[in-house]
Amino acid sequence: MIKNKFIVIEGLEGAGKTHACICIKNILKKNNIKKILLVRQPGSTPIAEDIRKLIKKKFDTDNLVKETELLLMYAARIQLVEKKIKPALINGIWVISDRHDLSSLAYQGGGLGIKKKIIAKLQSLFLYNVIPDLTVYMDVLPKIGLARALKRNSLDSIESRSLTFFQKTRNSYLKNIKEDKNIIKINANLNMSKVTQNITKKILNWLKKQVI
Ligand code: T5A
Repeated sequence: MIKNKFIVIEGLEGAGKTHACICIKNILKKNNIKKILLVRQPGSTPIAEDIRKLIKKKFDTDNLVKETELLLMYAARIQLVEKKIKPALINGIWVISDRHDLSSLAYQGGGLGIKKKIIAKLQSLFLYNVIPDLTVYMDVLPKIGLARALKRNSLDSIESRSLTFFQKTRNSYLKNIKEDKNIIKINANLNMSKVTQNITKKILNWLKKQVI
């Protein structure tokens, strides 16, 4: 038997996080884990979805100040954590989240230059009792990820930022994942079937270690 877990998928745009979420959900189901909640950040509650629209919108005469952006990300996250993630975890449901607070450290910290200690403060105030059991980091080169995102639809306000922004964001991811033991890193530059194979192998290995 395995106690329910909180799994987070992270990475740049076009890294294949959506695909990874579905893949992991299917692996869990095949392993007899039936109660699974899949969420995305920012989003997955009515208020958090409205915040998501605001963050992604391109304004002609205004743009989000970096601190406003950070706080909006956190507002959406707290809404989701309190309304859905915590209740699910308490009720024995597995949670898979497409992004969590590592995204804020990477995008608003690494990309926009907000000090890590400010983000860590928010984390310790609001997320101290909701720590992922596993983070799957989908590592993609910014050029490759953005090209994939662009193929799908037009770029939103964050996706339209410079390549330098995404390079800094990726560097921050790479630095921060070194500090976390509960990380699986996937080379997301490879083709879809290779990526799926690697996720499957690594998640099955991790699952074996969780049996109590
Ligand atoms: N954000 C979010 C912050 O700045 N701070 C925060 O704290 C949080 C939580 C969210 C935005 O908000 C930012 C980051 C984002 O800019 P979003 O639309 O949810 O906006 O953005 P993403 O989460 O990046 O979603 P994407 O859909 O762009 O990326 P995915 O989910 O990683 O990619 P996916 O699976 O949808 O794939 C994209 C395309 O690439 C193809 C897929 O088929 C699809 O067409 N693809 C591949 N093609 C070839 N080979 C592969 N290996 C492929 N993998 C995927």
